Amino acid sequence: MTLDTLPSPAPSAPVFPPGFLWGTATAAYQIEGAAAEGGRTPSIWDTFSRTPGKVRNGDTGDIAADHYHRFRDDVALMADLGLSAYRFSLAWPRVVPGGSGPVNPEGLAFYDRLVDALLEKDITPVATLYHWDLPQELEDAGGWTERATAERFAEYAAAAARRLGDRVGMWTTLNEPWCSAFLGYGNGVHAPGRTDHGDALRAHHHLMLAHGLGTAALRAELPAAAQVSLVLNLAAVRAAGTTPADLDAARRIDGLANRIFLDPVFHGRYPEDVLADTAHLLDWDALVRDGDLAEISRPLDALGINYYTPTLVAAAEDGDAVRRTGPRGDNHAGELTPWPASEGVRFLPAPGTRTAMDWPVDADGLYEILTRLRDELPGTPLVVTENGAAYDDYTDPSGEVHDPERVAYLHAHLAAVARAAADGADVRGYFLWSLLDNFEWAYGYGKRFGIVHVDFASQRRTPKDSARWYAEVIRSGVLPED
Ligand code: IFM
Repeated sequence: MTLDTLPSPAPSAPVFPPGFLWGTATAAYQIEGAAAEGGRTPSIWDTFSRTPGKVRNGDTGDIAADHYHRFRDDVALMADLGLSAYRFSLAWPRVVPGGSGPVNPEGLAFYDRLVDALLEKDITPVATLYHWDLPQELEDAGGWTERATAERFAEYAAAAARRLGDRVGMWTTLNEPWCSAFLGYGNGVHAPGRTDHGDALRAHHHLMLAHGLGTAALRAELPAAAQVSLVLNLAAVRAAGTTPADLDAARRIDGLANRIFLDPVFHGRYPEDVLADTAHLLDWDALVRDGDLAEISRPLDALGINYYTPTLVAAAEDGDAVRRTGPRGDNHAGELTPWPASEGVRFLPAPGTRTAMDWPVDADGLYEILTRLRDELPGTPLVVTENGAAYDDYTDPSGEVHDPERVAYLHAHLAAVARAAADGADVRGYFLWSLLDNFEWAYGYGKRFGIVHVDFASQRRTPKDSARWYAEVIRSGVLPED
């Protein structure tokens, strides 16, 4: 099944069209473990998680959900759920240890086995090349603030496509470059933990360039029918008030969350207002070389959208110390903001019930993003590449995990997807985050996003009620009544 063969949904089409991709998503560092096996070398997350105070409880991805050893069981679980697709990421330091030089046959062999196991079960593999695990050696050489990192990424992309391209037809270059740039280099809550807003913007441009060079490298290696995409955590930005200052706060954050990605990738330019807002932080003219934007704006086959919660902003008030530190709405007084040039912006808690991440639940935000893209990027197929929620799940005495809040969350968000599709958004699939409980970055193992519970001591997997609910939605192709 490829995106091209899917029918475009008409306003009168059933809720989820036949051929809609039903998936789950994961990422290498969050589930694989086997950090020092098979020739893998450290990534920035191995280093960061070993740095005292950076990850809750001192957790690391050393073992994670041990997927490296248990992938066959995990694929069997996916088959039981009836998934038609699975979105996973490749660990760059497994495929190209150290980030440059020869590829590691043992690293590629792991993904060979995974892909073959998926195909045996008729599950479409969707490969993401970069979900945040930059080889440490590349960070030591300057990381994403250096242009050379983008060039190394393209080499890695080519190597992966050369090996897996005969069986993997759907590829994504980067996952959520906003997080890599702004959390990694802006406020440092993610690896590599650097805190310079100029560096965050330099990292942003080189990530965009990596996407462009990587897209070219993939196209050169892959069959013509292969699909190449980018995954963005676009934000549904709302102004809390209607004063010019509130509206300007929303413009500024929309620029840094959305337009700084969409404009270069789809229109070959950076937004003028963002360039002006941030001009005191870096020399954009020196950073962006002739030809970069043409490279970055190579045509794509789809855009992936990761959505969890909306973003509510207002003009900052005098003495306002509230800064948004997390990627999606968590406020911590006095901490450094990831957002460059956002001194005039205050982040407010959006209304709604909260997940265990303290993220407000608001499915309308997903509808807003999908219909905005319908209007702004006509002709670009959309895929919801991540959506889901963490709750404080536990196995009850009978060994079951009841997670009604997650079912309600998924129901509301799938309804939003269906509504957007009915209103003309060309949505081709939905990938639930996540298949398994996993390493939730700076939160360690304390936050459970899986529809399958993982007991990290025994590695026992227990499908939660939400897994059964999702399987039934996939089987029937319709959402049950509330
Ligand atoms: O766990 C992350 C994932 O790695 C990227 N998107 C958001 C998820 C939940 O925070």
